[in-house]
Amino acid sequence: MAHAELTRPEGAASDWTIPQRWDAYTPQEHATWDALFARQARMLPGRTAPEFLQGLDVLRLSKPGIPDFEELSDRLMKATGWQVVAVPGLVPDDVFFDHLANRRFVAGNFIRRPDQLDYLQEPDVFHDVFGHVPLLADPVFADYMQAYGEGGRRAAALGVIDRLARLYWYTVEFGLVRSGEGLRLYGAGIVSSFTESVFALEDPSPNRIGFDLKRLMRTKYRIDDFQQNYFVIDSFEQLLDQTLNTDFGPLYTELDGQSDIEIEAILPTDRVFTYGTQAYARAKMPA
Ligand code: HBI
Ligand code: FE
Repeated sequence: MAHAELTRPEGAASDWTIPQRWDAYTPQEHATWDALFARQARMLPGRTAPEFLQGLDVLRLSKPGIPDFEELSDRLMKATGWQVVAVPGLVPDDVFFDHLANRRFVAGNFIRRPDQLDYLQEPDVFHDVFGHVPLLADPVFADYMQAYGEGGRRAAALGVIDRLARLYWYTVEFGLVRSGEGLRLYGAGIVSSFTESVFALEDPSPNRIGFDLKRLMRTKYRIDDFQQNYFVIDSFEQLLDQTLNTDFGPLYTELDGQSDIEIEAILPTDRVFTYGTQAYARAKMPA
């Protein structure tokens, strides 16, 4: 995603990090975390990838209150060599990629207001930590995220960030994964959302299509509502292997000559898990 010019706030370091200031959270802010956590914890067993649930456990994320990033980073460092660092909000693409390539995940240090439990636009500490960090305790996913950061730096140099951002969107944020007992959630945008964690898995509206890197990088996406299409990976190994074994330079060149695919389109070559009715999106269209 290309962002309008972001200005580095005063007090942020050149890599945009800031102190988390864990001591400054109010009891009400910790209570907001606890309320969000309790709601998702009820939702996720049987819906989420086992690797995600295991990450919650390894990182002791069920401990009450907003996690202290130092303690969290200690546990994460032992598991996979990743750290969590605080930032004021969205950071420029190059800064974001640089952190990932160095196995640092940037997390907003602020938490949403009690009247924003269901939706807010900027990634806060609940989305970033609850949504993203558990899978960073999984060795394979941890390597995938680093590879994405390295790929991002190369894509930036080639001026093709928008294409690569689709990969992040349809995997890290909104991905589904197969399991022996059906599909499971792993995307951070889904698992941190009370409403989308049901919609993504159970609603008849969206398509659910097998992961195909080239196809995915041609597919548009929406940032303002539930997805109309989810891509399903077979495993995190598949995701990492395809990312490491694809030469993205020639792929970008090849994709240059090809048209974008509409969000809700299904192609004859797609491996379809669910043909969506698109009822949800249609009901919202202007008459
Ligand atoms: N900054 N804090 C933060 N979190 C993100 O997820 C993020 C960002 N900056 C850029 C960005 N994501 C994406 O645009 C890149 O994946 C392309
Ligand atoms: Fe996110």
